[in-house]
Amino acid sequence: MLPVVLLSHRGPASFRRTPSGLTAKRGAGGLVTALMGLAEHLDEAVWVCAAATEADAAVAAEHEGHPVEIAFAPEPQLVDADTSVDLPTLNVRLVDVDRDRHDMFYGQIANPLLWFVQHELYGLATQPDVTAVTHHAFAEGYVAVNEQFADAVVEEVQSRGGRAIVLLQDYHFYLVGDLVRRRCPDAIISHFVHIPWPGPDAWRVLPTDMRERLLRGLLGCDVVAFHTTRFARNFLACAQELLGLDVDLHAGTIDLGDRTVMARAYPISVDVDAVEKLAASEEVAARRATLADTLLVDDRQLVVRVDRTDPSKNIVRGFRAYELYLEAHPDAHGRVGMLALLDPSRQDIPEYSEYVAAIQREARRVNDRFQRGGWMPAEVRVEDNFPAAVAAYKQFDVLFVNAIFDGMNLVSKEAPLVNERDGVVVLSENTGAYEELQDWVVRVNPFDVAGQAEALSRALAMSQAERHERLAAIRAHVREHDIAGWIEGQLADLDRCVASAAPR
Ligand code: ADQ
Repeated sequence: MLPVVLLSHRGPASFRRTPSGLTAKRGAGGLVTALMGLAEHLDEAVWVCAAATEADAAVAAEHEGHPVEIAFAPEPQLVDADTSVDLPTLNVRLVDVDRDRHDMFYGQIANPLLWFVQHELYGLATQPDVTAVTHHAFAEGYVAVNEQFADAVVEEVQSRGGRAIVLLQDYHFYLVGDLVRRRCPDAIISHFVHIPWPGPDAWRVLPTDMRERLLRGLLGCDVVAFHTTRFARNFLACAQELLGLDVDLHAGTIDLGDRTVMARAYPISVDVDAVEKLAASEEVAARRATLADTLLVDDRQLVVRVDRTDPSKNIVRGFRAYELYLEAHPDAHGRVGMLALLDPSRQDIPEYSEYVAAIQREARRVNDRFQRGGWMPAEVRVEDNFPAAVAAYKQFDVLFVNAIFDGMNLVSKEAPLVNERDGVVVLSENTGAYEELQDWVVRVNPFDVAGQAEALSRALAMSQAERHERLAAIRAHVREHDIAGWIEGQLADLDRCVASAAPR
């Protein structure tokens, strides 16, 4: 296999200076875990990512921008000439981005502009205003930062003889594929888009030159990858309609004359062993017991939601739907509760901090209206706490996922794996996960709050036998299609690209 060069915005580890010296923390999240599993098993892999802390930047500077070697068990540590470890290690190249550029790249273009366009979150009558400030942030932030990361990737590919598999991740780096292709014609390049890819009209919100540049950037790749065939088809439609290219919708290819680009779907999944292991831990058992003592008293049923506080997750409408359910079911008062475990996300972006306030207002309204005696209908906990989330996964009667749009939604795959109450998954038809799990979930339209209230009612009233059967089917599916399969599927296709591509 060719050497692998990975690029993602967040990396597998981040350093901090403490009084006792340099310490490192493992990067959070399923993606980091998944990619680490891949990178640790490859001798010649390197992971390019942004320096996230001052200590990261200092480590990068001490190594003159070259990759550093990090060992990952049990906790990450820098491997240098004085340390020798028998553990698997990973080469990580930390790219230090100028703070102002990074603010424009990340805080103005990637989040929120691209995120909002791709999740179709704008109310177009009033938003967005694409101003001179936006154009400036695109040119001096997004483009410049993409060029900086492309330089780093190119150096890594060239230092491996110019032939490598390049795995680019997500909406931060749409321009990198083309920039690498121009300087490394023999690289095999794939770009995985973790968020939805909407149809051509949604992209018309962006100025023509901006959206064309983004699309052309991706077309520098051999494979552009998504979670679902729906997003892959939308991408092909964009190439056809927005760039006038020759597209084969059936084969999933775009003909560029001298090259063909493939649009493919590889549904991401979870690390089944890791989730099950955490679910069996004492930490989760203790949290589960507390949860049961407070929320599951008197044979109550529990509706659980676990999300980042992102407007795309549709948390406010979720409370409105729950309110409608309670309104229609006085018999459920005192017998049903909702627990929302919310990871505070991107609080430096105004839309996001306002969203947290709106969530809290909505939950308070529901509670003010219906609470009685010792019963509080809705409980909101805003914290990043994965063990608490897993404890809640074990206990839900209904898992409520009503996202407006979501690339995949890993919560809907994690939670059924460890649930102990034959819980039912209520799932938005606009999540990537819906494409796989539709036969076993209760479907909801994210805008139809009345429909969501009915779905909650149906799920809470479902017979034990049906609940059991549906949960078992989801669990079997996720076990069979876990994170290893996601990676293997992509590498198998890229290997075919390698086999068919003579050095260019
Ligand atoms: P996210 O938008 O972050 O991911 P999701 O796929 O649901 O959405 O993953 C969230 C992760 O964070 C899950 O592992 C979940 O357990 C965890 N989490 C959520 N709330 C938490 C809390 N309160 N405390 C601790 N952990 C919490 C993006 C895309 C998705 C896509 C993934 C992977 O938006 O559509 O599925 O990347 O590609």
